[in-house]
Amino acid sequence: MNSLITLSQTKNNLIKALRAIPPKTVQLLDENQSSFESIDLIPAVEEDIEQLNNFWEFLENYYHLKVIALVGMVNAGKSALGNYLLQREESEVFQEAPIRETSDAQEAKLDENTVIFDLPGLGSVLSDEDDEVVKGILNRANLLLIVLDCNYPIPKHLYEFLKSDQVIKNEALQKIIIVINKIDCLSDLPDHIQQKQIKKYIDFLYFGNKLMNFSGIDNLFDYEIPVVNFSVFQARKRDNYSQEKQLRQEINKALSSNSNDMLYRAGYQLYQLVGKYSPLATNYAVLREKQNYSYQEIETVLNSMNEGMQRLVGQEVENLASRIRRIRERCFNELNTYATTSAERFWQGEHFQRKKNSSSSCKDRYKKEISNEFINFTRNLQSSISFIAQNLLGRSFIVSLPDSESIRSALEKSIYEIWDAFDDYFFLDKERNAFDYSLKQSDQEMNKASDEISNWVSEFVQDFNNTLEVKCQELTLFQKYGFFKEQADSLEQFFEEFMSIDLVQSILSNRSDSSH
Ligand SMILES: Nc1nc2c(ncn2[C@@H]2O[C@H](COP(=O)(O)OP(=O)(O)OP(=O)(O)O)[C@@H](O)[C@H]2O)c(=O)[nH]1
Ligand SMILES: [Mg+2]
Repeated sequence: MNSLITLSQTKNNLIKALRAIPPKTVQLLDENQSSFESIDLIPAVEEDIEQLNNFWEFLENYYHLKVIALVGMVNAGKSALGNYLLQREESEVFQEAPIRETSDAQEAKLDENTVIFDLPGLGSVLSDEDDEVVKGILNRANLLLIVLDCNYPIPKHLYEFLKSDQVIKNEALQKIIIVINKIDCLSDLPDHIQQKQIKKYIDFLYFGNKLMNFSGIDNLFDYEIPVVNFSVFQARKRDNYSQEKQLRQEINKALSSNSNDMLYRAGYQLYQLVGKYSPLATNYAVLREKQNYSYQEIETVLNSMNEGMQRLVGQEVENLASRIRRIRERCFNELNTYATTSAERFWQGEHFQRKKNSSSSCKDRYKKEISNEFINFTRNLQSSISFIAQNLLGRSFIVSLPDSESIRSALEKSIYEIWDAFDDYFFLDKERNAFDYSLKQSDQEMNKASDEISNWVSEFVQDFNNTLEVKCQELTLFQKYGFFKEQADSLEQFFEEFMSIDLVQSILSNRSDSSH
């Protein structure tokens, strides 16, 4: 059996967890865990906490006692029955009157271990107030004596009370005895008519009446509720010994079962609340899982994009390098075909002039070719990357190109310097080392261009990644991820507090034991 101290600890931890529930959260709508509904749990949480605290206040005063509550409509004879059970005279403890008398909960000790609460009657003019007082005791009592007046069948109001959560339907937690009081009022009738009347009364109570759309109390509870016909008046006169005996026996029976002990009830209360809020913990787990899952999806998308990008850029750069190399080679070879003999250089005739012109137009052609080669490279890159990106991220993804003016000019200069080498040597008749010097210059320009190309490529990749980052925020996938993350984050504190409650732990370990 749980001690009050451990139970109170569990209760405090539970309240701490409940207080960590965020103002707005989402609730799973289906088993596939694919749709959510936004909910505000705070009002319900506040109510549960208040009820729990009220229960505990009661518990601290009464946990070592059994509590009997007298419940019924106004004037049914609750106070009279209470006085009788206490073996006191009329109105000696609880005031009796033919009008609404009891307006507050009154208590009196029946014996060392038992206390009786006389409650206000239900259904008076002041019913709202009275109902609240009754509700306050109802779900804490071990035994409810439902007092009915045999002159009136069970009213709807009382039935609704019995039906509500306030009254526990589980025999192990709370017992009910129905006392049909004032049967002395039937004593003028012949015996068999009396019996018939009472039977009719009980049948209606139990099985209801279809035409009146009242289904009776029979299937509200998980046990059969004992009914005792009674008359406080007769009992006072010691007129009907068998009734008295029956009532005392039923009361003793109900109270002697130790199961509806107050601490057990407190444990059960906690157990129920844990059950009520554990779907929220499940929600948390599902949200986190979904968050992780969409993160993985995002990673897959980004990785495949990155890989595609790397591969493409690598290939294109390699192609560009070999094309440029070939252009320079072809340029060199072609210029070589315009080499002049020393006689031609000396004479500078028609031959010489034609070769000089061809050499000069060769330079212009290759300058254009090498420059176009680079422009083509950038355009190819742009369109292939756009193609990949747009497939994944939609049409509006635009890949921009960094400026390449100086690269093209270096490439053109590298061609110019090759031409210059030939020009110096074969047309201006300079020394051989002028030729070598210009070729060296050409290589230097080429190196400069290739350095700039790698800078250009990394700038291009950087730009691309920046655009990617911005664009991704708009993606449904990212928005989904953001949603799950935000929701899971907001439930995290609750989840941690909730999962650390000893009761939750033990429920979980029992569950996993029984599933093995
Ligand atoms: N005939 C008859 N009258 C009874 C019996 N028991 C109580 N009464 C009368 O019924 C009236 C109401 O009794 P109470 O005990 O005050 O009834 P109650 O249910 O406590 O009423 P409230 O406190 O106002 O809700 C009183 O006048 C009692 O004398 C009974 O067994 N037979
Ligand atoms: Mg009363």
